[in-house]
Amino acid sequence: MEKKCFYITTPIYYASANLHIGHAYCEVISDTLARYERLKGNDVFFLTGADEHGEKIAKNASKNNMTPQEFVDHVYLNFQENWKKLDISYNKFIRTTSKEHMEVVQKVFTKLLNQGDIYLGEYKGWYCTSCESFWTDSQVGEKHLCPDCGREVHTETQEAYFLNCKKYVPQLLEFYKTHPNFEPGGKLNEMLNTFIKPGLEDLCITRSELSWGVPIKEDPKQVIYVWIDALLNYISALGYLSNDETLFNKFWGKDSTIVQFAGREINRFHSIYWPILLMALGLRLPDTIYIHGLLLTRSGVKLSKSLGNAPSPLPLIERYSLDALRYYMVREVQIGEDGTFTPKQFIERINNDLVNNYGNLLNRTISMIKKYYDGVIPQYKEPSNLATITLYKNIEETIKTYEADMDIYNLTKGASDVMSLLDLGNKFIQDSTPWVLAKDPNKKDLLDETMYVLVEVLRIGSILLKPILVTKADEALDQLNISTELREYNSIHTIGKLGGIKNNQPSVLFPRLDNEKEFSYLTELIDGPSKK
Ligand code: ME8
Repeated sequence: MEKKCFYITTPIYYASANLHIGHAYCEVISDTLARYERLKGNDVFFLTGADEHGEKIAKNASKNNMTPQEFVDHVYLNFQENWKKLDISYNKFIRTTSKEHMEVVQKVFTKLLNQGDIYLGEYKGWYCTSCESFWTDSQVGEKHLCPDCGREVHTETQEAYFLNCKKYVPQLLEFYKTHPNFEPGGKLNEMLNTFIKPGLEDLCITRSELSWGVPIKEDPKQVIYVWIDALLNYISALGYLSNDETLFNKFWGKDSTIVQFAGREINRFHSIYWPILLMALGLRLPDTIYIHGLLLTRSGVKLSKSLGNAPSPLPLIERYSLDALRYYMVREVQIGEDGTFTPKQFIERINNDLVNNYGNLLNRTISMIKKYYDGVIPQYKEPSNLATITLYKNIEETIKTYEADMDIYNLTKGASDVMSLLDLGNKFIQDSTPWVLAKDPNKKDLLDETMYVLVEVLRIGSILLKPILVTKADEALDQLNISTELREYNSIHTIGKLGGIKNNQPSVLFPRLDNEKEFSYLTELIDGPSKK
């Protein structure tokens, strides 16, 4: 297979507070894609990071008696811990307070200022003198009160720099037209109707009242307003405009496939301003901006840091394993749509798919091979029974459908394709009743092919689940005692090499979750102890 080059990115999350399961969700789906492409042998650069500038961070730092830098250094540890525990396979973690990144932001500003795409203008907004902050109409509400301190705000005008967005609208519209899969979730229309059709405004990209940000060399009283600083991470991380642009040329080059994930609340920045910024810089655009849905509470509210209604992923990993959480996120939340995190769905998804389906198939198969063959997988023979032949066909069809789904980033469907195959494996056991065949010496050949195909279902199913189940898929393959070679992705079309392998002892892959006990644990975790 020809090796392809992939650049996959997540948003860089604000280092204003610790991470929660919403962030973990985006991280897990992006990581799943990165692992899938690597599994297929492709060359992947997977980027994540932290957005470390902005007033909110400066304020949180002062509340904690820290300097902003001390504060973000502290939050950074939480980011590291979360991604380590979720086994996120990023190639680089970028921080916007790094010298390399800040230099790129300054160079980009200078370049765009010199070429006339950035100009000095006037910014008008609601201003709170006490907090020294500008707010938008919706933030101050009808009573025009500062959302932070509650004092009255007034309109104020300040000098600021703007990015000339209007100029690039025709080029942007042409790009959307010629790249219908740019945002595969169908969320571009909303952007067109809300922001572009009414007339896109130029974007204010600096503020003079802010202190914690990248200062502009040409005008030191101004600092870059967070979004331009943040968006540029995607190319500064690859060394754009640095002494060594090797990574940039490779992963932002024309032959690379660029897939960028972002949640729907930041769609505007990723599908409008980011492409405009790239056009102004004369750079190629990403192939895909995947706008994913958000995790909501049962009452339909976004799980968020500021509302304090979002649990950390850490206790969930601790209690249920990282793979249970990863699987839940990929399979239960339909990618591209909002999802609700509820205890009932969580428990059911784990019990139905991982315990009753996958774990059960593994356990039954190994136990029967132990009983009927002393633990040694029987030799492969050309199948003669229609049910066995059909199950082999199901394997081939599953691989095809799985790849087709994963290749268009439908990870939810990819996971369910594999589960359907495992389910067919369990049904096949019910229908072929190996325990009856085992009693009849004339049925020895049939028993052999029956048990053999089940191991192939488990082997191939486990390989396909590897991008999601980063430890348990290999644990299952360990129990079957499959060689390294036959765990590789390119072995999924090679059937018949497992005869003679002695299985290891079976053990429980995913423990069954007790409905009542876990329901009350999860409810307390989400709602707090008082609101059961
Ligand atoms: O917006 N459900 O950072 P942020 C699912 N720094 N995903 C969620 C989520 C939820 N309830 N809450 C957050 C920023 N996310 C900027 C980004 S990028 C150049 C700069 C995920 O900390 C989702 O991917 O608010 C969302 O877009 C991202 O975290 C926003 O994180």
